[in-house]
Amino acid sequence: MASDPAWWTRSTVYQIYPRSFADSNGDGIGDLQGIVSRLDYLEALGVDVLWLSPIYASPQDDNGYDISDYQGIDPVFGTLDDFGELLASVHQRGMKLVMDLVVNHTSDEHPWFVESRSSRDNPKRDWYWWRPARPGTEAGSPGAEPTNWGSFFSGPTWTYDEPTDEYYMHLFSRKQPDLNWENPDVRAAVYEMMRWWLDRGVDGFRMDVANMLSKDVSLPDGLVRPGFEFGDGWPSFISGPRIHEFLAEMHAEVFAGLDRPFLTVGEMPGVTVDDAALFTDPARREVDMVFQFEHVGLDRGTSKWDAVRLDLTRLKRSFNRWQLGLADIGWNSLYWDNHDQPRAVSRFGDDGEHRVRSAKLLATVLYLQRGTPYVYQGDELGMTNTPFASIDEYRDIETLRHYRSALAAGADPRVVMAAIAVASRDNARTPMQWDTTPHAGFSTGEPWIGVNPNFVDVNAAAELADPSSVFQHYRRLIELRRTHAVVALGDYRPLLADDPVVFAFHRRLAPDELLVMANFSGEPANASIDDVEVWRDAELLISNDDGFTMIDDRFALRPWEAFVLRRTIP
Ligand code: TEU
Ligand code: CA
Repeated sequence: MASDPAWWTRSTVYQIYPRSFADSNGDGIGDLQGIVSRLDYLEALGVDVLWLSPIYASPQDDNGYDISDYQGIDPVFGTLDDFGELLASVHQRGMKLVMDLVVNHTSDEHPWFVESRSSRDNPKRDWYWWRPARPGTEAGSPGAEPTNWGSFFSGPTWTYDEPTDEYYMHLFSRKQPDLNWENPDVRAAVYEMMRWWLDRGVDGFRMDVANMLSKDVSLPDGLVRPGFEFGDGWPSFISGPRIHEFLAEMHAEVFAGLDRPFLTVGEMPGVTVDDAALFTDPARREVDMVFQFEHVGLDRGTSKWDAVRLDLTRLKRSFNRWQLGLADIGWNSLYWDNHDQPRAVSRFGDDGEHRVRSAKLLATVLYLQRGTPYVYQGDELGMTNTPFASIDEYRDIETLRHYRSALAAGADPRVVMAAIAVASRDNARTPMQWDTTPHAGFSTGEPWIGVNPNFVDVNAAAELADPSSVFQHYRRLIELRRTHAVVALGDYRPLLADDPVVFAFHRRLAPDELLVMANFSGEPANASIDDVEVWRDAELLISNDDGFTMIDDRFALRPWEAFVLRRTIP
């Protein structure tokens, strides 16, 4: 990294899912005043930046990722004044606040789409993707869609609008029509909206599906894989032909004149290491970092509903590829969880006997890598998945539409429910567990989604009071990134790539070298590394156990043990 390292190389971001964080008015839904009431807690954790999932006016078809007014706060979350108060309090505490930017699509109730849909010659018709039925088909009938692409939320990516006798595109739900970024008026309107929020003092944006803004305008059909009803449209909208041009233009139009620190992170399903190096190369002025999805796809087979056992060597190879791939140019984000992923401790750890140890291990191996860590609300408590008994307890549009389409295709409901229990996004969206009072202290009213019954044991109050808790481990990891430059900027060197249970690597930045080692299993494990002797008297920076054990020339690791050693490079 040529010039002075950017401020966010030493920062940690905390993601808040406002619906599920803290409810201040007892309606069972989290809100802005709820977040204000918990800022002491976030300051105690030591995070530097808060990222808010969408709080804008929205019909909430996809929990706010369907926006009907980009410059309005949804009344369920509060008012612009509440937002102003939150932002001021965050800044007073020396933290920053990043908004969610959802501009690949709007809500179908956004005035732009209402106009666009009203007639074929409406000036905003071309603000979205409208196309006639496939030639030789009857409009409105299955197969008449302009392309054969499948939506992320089951079904086709096109919906027929009878009054204007054309289809509109929506990669997600039919209430999330895609904006046509080919139209410069669309881009100008988005940039103006972003500047409006920056003028109000926000410190940056997390950009939703930021690598889907540019589509292949010839709209070719996609390959239909065996067993799938629809074609794969990804080659036509993942990192499309003009994506770098659009993100560079956005940077120039929105951020170039900004004379204060800001952060941008692009959520990019399907992004490759090479693409990411282009997107995050500071010289190209596109985004500061990206969210890539490789590691969160390694326990899935043909779809996210097809769970497979994680092979640790594949996980390590993926991390190694991203760490080494962006070593010289670009920058990584580091995350296990967000509002779209099931809880990591249930998925990659052990949410039973070894919940605390494995939760600490997962944070240790991730946050000691090179990149900016993202803590998703509840990670710092070791919150786990919540398998609901009935489909009626689920709320997520992706989950509910999958359930319906799987059953329509003849699947066994018990099999589908089992898959949903493992992979549903609702696992991440259960209320934050603050204490042992009713509804885990999240709300005095009936929460919009069920609370994980393990809140009696797993909650912030208990974690804050326990010096050996997951919370305290997270707090120390976050602090390490500030106190030790090697953690933020050190070179990454993988070790033991083929070991099936031990994850180990070095970080190196004179005068420090670190050894990070973790046993990803419930059984004891041994690990031998070349220069083992130099670590025998090393400083223990952090561990989820009481220190480390060396027997002869190897490390003896207890189940789910993880530690970080530091030595001074001669
Ligand atoms: O997610 C994009 C995305 O890729 C996810 O849909 C992901 O594939 C899926 O959830 C994994 O199961 C973003 C937001 O994070 C998500 O919450 C929204 O639903 C989606 O975009 C549409 O805005
Ligand atoms: Ca509320």
